[in-house]
Amino acid sequence: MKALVLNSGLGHRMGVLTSEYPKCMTEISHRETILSRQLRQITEAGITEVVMTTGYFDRVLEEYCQSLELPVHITFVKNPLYDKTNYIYSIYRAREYLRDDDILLMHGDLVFESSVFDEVVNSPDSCMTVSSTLPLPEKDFKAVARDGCVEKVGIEFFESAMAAQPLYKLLKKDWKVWLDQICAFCESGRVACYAENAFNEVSSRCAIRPLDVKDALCAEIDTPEDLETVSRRLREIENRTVYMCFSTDILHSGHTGIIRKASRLGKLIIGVLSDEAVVSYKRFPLLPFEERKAMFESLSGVYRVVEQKTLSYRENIEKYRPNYVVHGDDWASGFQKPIREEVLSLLAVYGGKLVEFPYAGDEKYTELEKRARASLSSPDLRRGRLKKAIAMKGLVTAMEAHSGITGLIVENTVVHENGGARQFDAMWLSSLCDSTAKGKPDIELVDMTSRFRTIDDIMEVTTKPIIFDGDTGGLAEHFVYTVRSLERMGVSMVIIEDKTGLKKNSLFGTEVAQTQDSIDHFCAKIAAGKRAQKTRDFMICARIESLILERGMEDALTRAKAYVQAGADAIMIHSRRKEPNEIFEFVEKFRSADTATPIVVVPTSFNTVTEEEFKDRGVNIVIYANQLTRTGFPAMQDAAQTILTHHRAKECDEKCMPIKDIIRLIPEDL
Ligand code: SPV
Ligand code: MG
Repeated sequence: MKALVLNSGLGHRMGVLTSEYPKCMTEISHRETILSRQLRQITEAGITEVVMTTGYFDRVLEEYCQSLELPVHITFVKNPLYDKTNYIYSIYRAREYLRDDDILLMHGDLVFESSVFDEVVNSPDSCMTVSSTLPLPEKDFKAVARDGCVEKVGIEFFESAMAAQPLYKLLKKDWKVWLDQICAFCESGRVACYAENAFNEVSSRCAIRPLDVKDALCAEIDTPEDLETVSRRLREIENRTVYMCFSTDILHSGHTGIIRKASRLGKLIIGVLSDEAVVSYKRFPLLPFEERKAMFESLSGVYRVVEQKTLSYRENIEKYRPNYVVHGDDWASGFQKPIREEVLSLLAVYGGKLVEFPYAGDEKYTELEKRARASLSSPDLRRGRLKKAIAMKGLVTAMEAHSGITGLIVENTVVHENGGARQFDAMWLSSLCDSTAKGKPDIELVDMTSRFRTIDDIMEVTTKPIIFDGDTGGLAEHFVYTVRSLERMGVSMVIIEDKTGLKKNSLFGTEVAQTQDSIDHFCAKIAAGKRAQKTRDFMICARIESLILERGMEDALTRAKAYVQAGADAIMIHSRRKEPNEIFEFVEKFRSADTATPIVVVPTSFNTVTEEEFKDRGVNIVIYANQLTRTGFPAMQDAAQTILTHHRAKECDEKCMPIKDIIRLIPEDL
């Protein structure tokens, strides 16, 4: 596409302002003239060829254009009869440069806001800018449309007309018809009329759509009064603010494209979603908030970058009251729908507008997301994320997984509520559930090789950090090898319990014989494990069984202190009481002496306590230790019984997950 800019005229209504240079060189702000603004907009739209008709002060104009040093090639065509003819003749003089392309035609005294220009440039068909809201001008162009196309343009039409501005996009086929008629006019001596007079005679063969820009700025400057009005409008426009929110840690051309478009609407404020908000609905960000913020700050067109703490835009819309909020058009349905609705109602309070651009880059996004997930699942990145998540959120949740498929359920289950989202932060590799899945009792019978195999199955298909149930940790001499292996695999934390001999599951409590380890012996095991680990990310958590084995609170607290001194990175306190009192008492007393060491709880029995309450009391990790196992297997038993009862599978069907849902759960390629 070529731009055709008409700058031959005298502009005598501007008075002294056009005594030394042509009208298009009139300043409209402290940094732009009408022409420099037009050329900037043209080049920003990617147009590199301009044909400019000149006449009055043609040399001054040419030198000025060159001084702007814009990445655009300008062909100047002088109309030597500029004081006797109208621009129809200027176009005629330039005809040989105008035949081979679509044309963006504009008068050189026209000032338009960028959103108008973008609409014209991106119009799929030929168009002319009109306004259905502005009053009809006395002396300027008006357009009459019929059947969706412009039929007549001129200053004399008032009947069924709309205000019109000489900013056109003309597809080659439509422009050819008009240009041929311009040539016919000029060759028969009709050179003092408007080019639109020629158009009016052939309009039935040119499909030019009226593009209604309503109140947006698109105005010619004919007089000093016009200049005053347009300059004021431009100041208003430049002070408009635009708000967009991003969670991404990888920028692709879809992002930069929408940022470029948004920045044309005004000063662009970008809200970067906090790490916590990103984790809540998507995945762990590859780059922490500060780095994502810096990434956006380095982009041209971005005025300011701020934090958006939640998925809801409320806080920032109320604070910055942007004239526009910009978003892709992909959020009208799905989990973002309530967020969009809230944005609309917040904007309605003060007359802000929501601008939705077509969502771009779906394929690119999927590809990059795949790569991001691959990085997140690498051992080095995965291992450190539990510590980071605790630091970021204060409290993290872990759900048990004992196979690839349960790992995927923990990885991908998201619940959306009130425009927010919740998902598990980590996975718990329970000894109980891993043993159960293998049909074995939870007595350290399933050996480490087999347990590692389970970790591997899960790691292969997920990205979330893993907390490994290390049972007693075995002999200290063996435990050091376990630590090394887990660390190498990318596990974030091992929890070992202070029991010795034949370990039984804690939920049996004192109903079965279980022996608690001595403090010294267990501390030695912790210390050996800490010495063995190679990275700073890996955590060893000491699990205290004093309450399970009814040894009392004092014993639990004494052990906790000793284990931390021996090097434990976290403490897990366990209880099998339904009432949470003893857990609360432990947490309170431990926290009064130690505010830093993370506390882990497994609320299988004391399951009425919410995560929020645990957090308030100073707990850092809540593990849902066995719920997938305990819900999954009864469903299987039920299916087996149903088939046996009915001698066929039909009755079981409604209990079954449709195959297509299984396919959805399991991605074909990682
Ligand atoms: C497990 O899930 O294997 C545990 C937690 O160790 S508990 O079953 O509560 O002892
Ligand atoms: Mg266990």
